[in-house]
Amino acid sequence: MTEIVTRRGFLKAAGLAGAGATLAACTPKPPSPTPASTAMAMGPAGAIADMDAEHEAGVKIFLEGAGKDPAFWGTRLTPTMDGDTKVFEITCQDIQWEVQPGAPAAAMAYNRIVPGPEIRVREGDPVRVVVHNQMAQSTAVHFHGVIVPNAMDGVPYVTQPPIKTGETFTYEFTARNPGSHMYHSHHNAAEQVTRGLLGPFIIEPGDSAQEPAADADYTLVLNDTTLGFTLNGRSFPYTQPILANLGDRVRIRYMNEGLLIHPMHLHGLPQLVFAKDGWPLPQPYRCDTVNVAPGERYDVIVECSEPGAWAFHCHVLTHAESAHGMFGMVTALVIS
Ligand SMILES: [Cu+2]
Repeated sequence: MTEIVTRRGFLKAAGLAGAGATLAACTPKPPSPTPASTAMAMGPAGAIADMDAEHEAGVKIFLEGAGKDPAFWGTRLTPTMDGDTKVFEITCQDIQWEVQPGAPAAAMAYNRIVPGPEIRVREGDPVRVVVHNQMAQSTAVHFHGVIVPNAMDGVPYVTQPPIKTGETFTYEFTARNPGSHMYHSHHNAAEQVTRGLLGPFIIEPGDSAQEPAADADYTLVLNDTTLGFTLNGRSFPYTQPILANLGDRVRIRYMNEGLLIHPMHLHGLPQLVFAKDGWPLPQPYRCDTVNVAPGERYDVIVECSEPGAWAFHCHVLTHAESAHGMFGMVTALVIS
């Protein structure tokens, strides 16, 4: 597994140890995705100085936060058992969510976190998901990619009535197809999902020999629009890097819950794509940019063979950087 590195260790790994003192002199100020009209108004020389300072300040916040927010990598929901059935309780609520600290936004969440808690079961498990709706809007839950009986598909007026405010609906099925899946709202979804009603639903294969060997397992949920461009509900510089050791094999599960495509580009190392939408590929392939469309999931392995801090970001550059610095869908893979 990856270890939590100290800031000094991170800076060293990032080749930035000498820059630490310089970075420490800056006043941290989160970058904003808005155009740098103020800086530009200062004229070319002033604009460049301010732009560089803002870029540097954002990177400093990211570096100082490295390893300090383990919740970024998700919270697994613990089931209760009813005989052989794994029972998961989900409550939908209107909350305030901070994509970056100090900037709360109106969100909708499962169990008060964005993304919602990870549900992880094993192939063959009987599963029950009890959904309580405490939001002002009605909703429904669709288990995206999971093969379920039709009545459990979660589409209002097609397979069930909407779950109105104050109501509870129970979904029940057997986990049949292993892979990286999702659960999310299927009601007023362009708003509800982009406000946060989404979460990973992972089915591990019954035969664990079917899983590729990996030293660590990370899920990156991509989202956009209502809460901005986010990785796991956070915007750079408040995302977390993947911290790995030289020689590690790191598994990454991409899940796009947004409305836009996000080509996720990793510097320095190839990504071995071995599953699409939870299904193993007949021929895994290597690439450096995995284009994840809305609704898609890709599973990749990265062999951490090159030490350093490797930038890792969406390559639609307006989702990742402005004149105020990097923001949104940016993180790093740091190999010590
Ligand atoms: Cu993007």
